[in-house]
Amino acid sequence: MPVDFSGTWNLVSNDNFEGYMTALGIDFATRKIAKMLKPQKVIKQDGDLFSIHTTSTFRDYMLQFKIGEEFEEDNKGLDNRKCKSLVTWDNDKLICVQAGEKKNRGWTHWLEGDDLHLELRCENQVCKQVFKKA
Ligand code: ECB
Repeated sequence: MPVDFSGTWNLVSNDNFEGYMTALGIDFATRKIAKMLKPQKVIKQDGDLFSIHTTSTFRDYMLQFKIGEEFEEDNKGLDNRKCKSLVTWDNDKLICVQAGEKKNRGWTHWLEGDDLHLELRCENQVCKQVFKKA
């Protein structure tokens, strides 16, 4: 029985988001705005089906996927690069590999106590985000 990520989560820390955005080629002005944001995630988990809605005052991003099924991701409103994404379980961690132009791109979600953790990876940069239940 896998863990349940469902719920509404508020960002409380965001380590090296700047490095991650720079690796994605996000321009200076956009990075300055994006760094100030405190995004919220609404996650719905129904068996193998997930939706992760990341919202903020600046931009929103919606992702839907099925575990083990590769899909085309457009990263619209983020870096807008398309990639082939695949999400799988590694024990209680949710791992996404985003294959495309950028090397080593992907993310990992896991729960620690009452907190939701997210590691965002691109090239040699790692951003670490922590969310608390709203
Ligand atoms: C959508 C809120 C953040 C908007 C930032 C706006 C501009 C910066 C452009 C690109 C930066 C790259 C990523 C932004 C960080 C978070 C958005 C979602 C990251 C993600 O892949 O989350 C996964 C795992 O929860 C689900 O899509």
